[in-house]
Amino acid sequence: MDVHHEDKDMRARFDAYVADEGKVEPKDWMPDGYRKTLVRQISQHAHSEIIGMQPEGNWISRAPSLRRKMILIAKVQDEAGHGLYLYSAAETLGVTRDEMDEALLSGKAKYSSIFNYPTLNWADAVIIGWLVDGAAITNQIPLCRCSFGPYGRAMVRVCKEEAFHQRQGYEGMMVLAKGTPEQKAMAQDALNRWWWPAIKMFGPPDSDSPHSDQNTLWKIKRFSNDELRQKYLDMVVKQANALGLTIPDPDLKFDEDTGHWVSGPMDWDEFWAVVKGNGPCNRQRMKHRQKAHDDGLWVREAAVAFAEKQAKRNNQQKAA
Ligand code: FAQ
Repeated sequence: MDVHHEDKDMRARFDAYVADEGKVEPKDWMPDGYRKTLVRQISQHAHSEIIGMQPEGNWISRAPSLRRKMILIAKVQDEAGHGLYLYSAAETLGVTRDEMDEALLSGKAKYSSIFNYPTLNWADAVIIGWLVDGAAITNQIPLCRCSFGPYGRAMVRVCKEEAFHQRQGYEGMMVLAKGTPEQKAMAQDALNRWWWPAIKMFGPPDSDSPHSDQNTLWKIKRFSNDELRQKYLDMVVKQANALGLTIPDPDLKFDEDTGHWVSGPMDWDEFWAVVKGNGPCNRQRMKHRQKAHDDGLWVREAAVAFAEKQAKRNNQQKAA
């Protein structure tokens, strides 16, 4: 059977299988659209983890204590690991790592908007753990149940690590928020700058989200962008109150009827400008990534040369 041939019966059987919570594995037949949207999402997710190392990585050499430095190094390394699981999951769909790298470096593939904002001081490095990892878990817990097996399984481990990241970020914010007036002011200033970018991480409003309908039917997405944003808002407002910090949204209000917090208007033009490459740090992030890629060329070449040498030796041993 030609596994790439898409016929109507196979498509209908596939759709019924995933609707019934069946898990799809790499060698199973799948519609081209399913493969394509997963390569898009998983590779973009991987790129986000890798580019996402930069804003916090900037603070490793300037962490305020040895304890904070050790935690930050471990966290940034975890993000590299997440990127690698995700690239591996995407490779099972037939795309190569080189192709994914090329798509990122040429600007064809996206990565999360959130990593295009600067970390101006220590509070920014800390708030990433609380707000960005908090948003990442909210989005990724449902992805553990994604219909595509390798992605869902990668997410289980990623979420365990993100939970630790979120807690260390919250603990770091607690120390700042309960510290000296200057430290509390730093924490509030970081929240003022990171709040709106964090809330927009969940993607455009449902009415402007072209991938949502099909990917919900395929059980890649379990909740819509706005549903996840709402869960996050309800969680984070409570946490900000516990910290004694003020969410920088003058229109934020609690709706007694629904039991949910309601956000003020979001500036989606600003979001799309960042996604299109015009955020405060897009160019810097890509320049740094390109340099790391170029500097790593000798490692990739050495690994290929070693693998070739080993294969040759194995063949010679087999022939002898
Ligand atoms: N930034 O139709 P939808 C992390 C694009 S990992 C940039 O709604 P979809 C860990 C979207 O790609 C953070 N672009 O798309 C960490 C699409 O464009 P395309 C990353 C965005 O896929 C913490 C277009 O807009 N997490 O933080 C964004 O159904 C700390 C239309 O959008 C993931 O990637 C955005 N924020 O829903 C690391 C999770 N939002 O592809 C270091 C997996 C949307 O057609 C430090 N991904 N776009 O050119 C997902 O769950 C989904 O892909 C969404 C978007 C929810 C992000």
